[in-house]
Amino acid sequence: MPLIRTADAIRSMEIRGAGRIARAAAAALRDHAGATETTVKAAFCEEMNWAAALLRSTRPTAVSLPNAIHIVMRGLEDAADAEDARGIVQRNADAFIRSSEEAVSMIATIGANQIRDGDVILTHCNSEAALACIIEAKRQGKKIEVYATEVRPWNQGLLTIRVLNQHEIPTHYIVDSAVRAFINDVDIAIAGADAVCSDGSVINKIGTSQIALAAHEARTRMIVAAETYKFAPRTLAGHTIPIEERPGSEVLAEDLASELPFVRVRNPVFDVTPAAYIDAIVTETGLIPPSYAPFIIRDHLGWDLSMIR
Ligand code: RUB
Repeated sequence: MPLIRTADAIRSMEIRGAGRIARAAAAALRDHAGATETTVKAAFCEEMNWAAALLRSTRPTAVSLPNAIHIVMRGLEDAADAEDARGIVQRNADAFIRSSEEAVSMIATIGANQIRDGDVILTHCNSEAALACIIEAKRQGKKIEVYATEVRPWNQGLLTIRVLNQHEIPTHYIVDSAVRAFINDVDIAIAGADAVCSDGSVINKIGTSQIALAAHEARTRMIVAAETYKFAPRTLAGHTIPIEERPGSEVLAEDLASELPFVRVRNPVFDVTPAAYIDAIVTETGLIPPSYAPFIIRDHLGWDLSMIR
């Protein structure tokens, strides 16, 4: 998919989910590098930096996006010439896409170990990484049931129940506000992540923090499935992650809204779950307590921490 088309698809949520966004951006950079014909290294780098900035601007919260771009663009400045630079981008992108797919498989195996035979699982939104754990548990022959939320206003829960149904996993589909009513029937809640901060807090689809609170109150385990490239290096320096707020028309039809001039719709699409409400994070490198997040950033993201601004 060409660069501009990919940027539009991410912005409009035709491509969504932190992992898919990251892979789509990496593929767009790789293809754009191939399509950029200049033989002048400086012009090539300028074009690629423009492309990276365009992709970065599409959605502000999923750290997978800037991290993937950083990984794909790594080493560009050191290239001998434009051809070398092109090869660097293309190899980095292919390696990132491959490793992000392998990470989901590793997470599936590690996460499935947290699910016991007979467990009832609650999941929220549509997370590839969280679903991979559930599907692997089923593949291992565990008898499981799932509660899946609707996920207003985009109804990502519909995608989730289709996948669960395809794998013949018995599923209860519930509205978001029914979580507390059912949490005592649940053994473990599993969510994905758009970002994991250095203090171990997790940013994910709006409603995740309410689920974590309900789970905490009910003494139900809450785990998060997150590839290491979803950890946010800049949070080590105290930066916060912007929470995307999308148009109110996604929640309330414009004709109805126009009849209610004193009503303003708020539509934040992610929220922050404090580390205290998360029992463990499943990464491809293993199961970690949230407090281990800074070590993942230091040891697995390849960032020069002294350069973080
Ligand atoms: C998607 C969402 C997902 C995470 C993790 O939000 O919150 O839980 O991105 O997904 P949106 P994955 O639909 O607004 O993009 O595990 O697939 O990366």
